[in-house]
Amino acid sequence: MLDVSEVRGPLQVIGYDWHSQGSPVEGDGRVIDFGERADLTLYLKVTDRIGLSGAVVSVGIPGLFEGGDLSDLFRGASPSIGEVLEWDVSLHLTPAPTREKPLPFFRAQDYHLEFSLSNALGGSVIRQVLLTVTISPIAGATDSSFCISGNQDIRGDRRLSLLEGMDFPYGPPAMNSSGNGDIRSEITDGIFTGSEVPNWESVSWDSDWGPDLRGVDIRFAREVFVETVVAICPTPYLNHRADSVDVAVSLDGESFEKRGKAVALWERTRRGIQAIVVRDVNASTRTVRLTLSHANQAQRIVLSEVYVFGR
Ligand SMILES: [Ca+2]
Repeated sequence: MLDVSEVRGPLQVIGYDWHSQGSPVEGDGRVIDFGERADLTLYLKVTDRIGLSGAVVSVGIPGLFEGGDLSDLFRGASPSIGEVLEWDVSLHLTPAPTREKPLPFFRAQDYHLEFSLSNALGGSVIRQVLLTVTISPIAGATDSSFCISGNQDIRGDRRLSLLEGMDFPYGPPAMNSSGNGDIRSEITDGIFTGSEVPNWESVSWDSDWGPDLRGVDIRFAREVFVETVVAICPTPYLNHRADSVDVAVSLDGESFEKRGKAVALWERTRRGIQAIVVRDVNASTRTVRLTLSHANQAQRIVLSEVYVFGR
């Protein structure tokens, strides 16, 4: 049972079951990998009169929520005080980076998994922290992993500037009119550098409303060993986005071999920034090719930043 002594509001989470992977830690927390799916059953108790009209329930971590209309949970019935509802919810835990809380590249980071109820009482929002999820380091916690693309928002002692150049196998992207620098610096200058708006600090390709491929070749000054690649893709509008990233490697710059496995993404029905993480690349290479694509009915592919981790 959760401690609800501090919780106000007409609907409280009195307990939950966590069905998915993730190692329990002391207290109520879980340690998970970035992108791992959390399957939860929440037990919601009605503790006061509650208005269903316009009320929304959600669960998630900041920037990433799943939820829906409260009236759907009651399936058309009127809430009665004391009643307990079960709500099954699942979400891929892929927190979005913020200026205050960068992605956990080299060290684990804690996120509060929260329940929230909004508009049940004339526009108010009630939040309740359910548990702490600790996301393991994306780039590896060992001292032998570095950010070899040299992105400016990575700590100096974990950053190696091994970049030699960039090529664009499907044609060069356009710079955002609000951005600074050139294409290469825009892709490696950090997510919030400049205007602090990742949507603007990005490059993008027109994709003609089709499922076309776009991408970038990142050339290194020497042979490198690549472990993980992360692409940061903002969705400023629902038809400006990326839905998948493939990684391929090449020692000669001509023949490429696809490597790695992308973690699952949240479904793309909202705006925001997302990190597309490709793990287990584990290859020696001189060139890393990122190929980006989106589902049909989108118009532009947007890329704010590419991080390559390895040694
Ligand atoms: Ca950028």
